[in-house]
Amino acid sequence: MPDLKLFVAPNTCARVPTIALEEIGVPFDTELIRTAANQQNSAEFLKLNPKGKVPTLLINGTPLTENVAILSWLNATFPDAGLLPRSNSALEALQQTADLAFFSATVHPTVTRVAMPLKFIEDKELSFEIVRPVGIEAMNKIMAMIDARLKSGPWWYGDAWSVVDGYLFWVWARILGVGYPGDAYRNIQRHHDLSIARPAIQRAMLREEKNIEILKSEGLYIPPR
Ligand SMILES: N[C@@H](CCC(=O)N[C@@H](CS)C(=O)NCC(=O)O)C(=O)O
Repeated sequence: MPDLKLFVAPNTCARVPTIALEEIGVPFDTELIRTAANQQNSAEFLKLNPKGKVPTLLINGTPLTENVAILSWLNATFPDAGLLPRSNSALEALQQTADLAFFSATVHPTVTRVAMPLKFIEDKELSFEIVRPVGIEAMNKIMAMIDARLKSGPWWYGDAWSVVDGYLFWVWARILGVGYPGDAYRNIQRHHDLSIARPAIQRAMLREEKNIEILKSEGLYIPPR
């Protein structure tokens, strides 16, 4: 069994591999990165991940970064965990990689515009007046597509849960947490309710809540706004 340590921060996309690891059921440690103290850019952390980002997964001491790579490695290493449907050809496997890449490279940057507009324009008023609405408009198109896909089954791949659903679970919670108007997307709401009922997701959220308590006790918790 590999020795696994995942570097995380609450409310971030590190929730997705946390969910994956909980679904697998393999022992793993998490280490909290205090983003309010800019710990992701500390010399020590940059040695592991020069991009200064979570998630970073240490596998027997070797770092692996990027959700697409981490989730694909977990799926390849624990094939019986059902993180992705079994693929019958290289093309099918790459179609699944495309789904993960869609969340990482298209949906996530749109989440950032909706949830963290200050990353793009330092002026607070302008960022909330200009960047967030642009993000919401782009997100509406994405969510309409995903909602239509979920008409034919509760999960991204129909009847079977996959880690792509873990990605969607994080995205939806993150944007609703900052007031994204999601009422129209009933299939995604149902997806969220089904997701939250999964024991592995509850365990992942509990880990995150414990980290939020630590940050609060240190005066380093920045709630979503
Ligand atoms: N492409 C990366 C994105 C990772 C990323 O942007 N992580 C954010 C949290 S969601 C982060 O670490 N932000 C800290 C910062 O930018 O300072 C992935 O999918 O793993």
